[in-house]
Amino acid sequence: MRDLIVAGNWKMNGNRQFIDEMMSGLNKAIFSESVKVVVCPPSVYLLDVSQKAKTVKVGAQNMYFEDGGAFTGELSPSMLIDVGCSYVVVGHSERREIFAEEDVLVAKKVSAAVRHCLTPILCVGESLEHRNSGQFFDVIARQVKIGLSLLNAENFADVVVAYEPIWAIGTGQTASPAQAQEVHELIRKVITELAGENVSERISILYGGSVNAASAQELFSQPDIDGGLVGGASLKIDEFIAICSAAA
Ligand code: G2H
Repeated sequence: MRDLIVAGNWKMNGNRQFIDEMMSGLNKAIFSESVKVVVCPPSVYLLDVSQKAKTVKVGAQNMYFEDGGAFTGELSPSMLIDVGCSYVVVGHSERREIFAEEDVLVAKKVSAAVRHCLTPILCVGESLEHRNSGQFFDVIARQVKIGLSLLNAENFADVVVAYEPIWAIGTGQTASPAQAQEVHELIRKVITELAGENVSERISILYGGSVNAASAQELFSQPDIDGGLVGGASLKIDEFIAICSAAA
């Protein structure tokens, strides 16, 4: 049985007042025991969110792969654990596109997270250009293969994969359930080829890209979609709770 996960990626949004309100709302909400709910605030608020969180888990939006040293502006896996994180988003397309993160760096981060017992949420997804040219399967398969390449196959199940088509991120244009399912099935097939069905059947694959309360239920009911990575809609408490309920 795979974990059902809904993770809210707050991106570079929020302030202390927002966090007080969100955490008070989340702490009052009743979530199904079958769904793991995660929130990923900006890093300066991780400790505050961890201390306030009663039922939800906390994740960081990024980290560096080294344990410590002269890496100005970066955060290590052990620092994230120290402030209460159990998840970390790795290789989000905004990191790949705006901050030029490449597959090999993403793979180092995935491996470092697993080594420190943080669950990496490895993001993959194609651009509109690759979607339209029909090359999207190749792009996604490459991102998955390289992203997992520094792990032993038996550790693949310690990773959560998030499929986030770039053309669906923050655009309001969600991939259709059939489009998303097609790619999730491909991702599971790629992992089966690398590590066998026993492993691939245990990996949670989340969908991300303009998920909202209206689209969540149908997306999450697809056989290979095990929850969502939610951006904009995770900033609205009632909508985020509705999305979490849709995964149950
Ligand atoms: C994709 C997603 C969260 P949004 O980036 O990772 O954001 O739901 O706003 O498209």
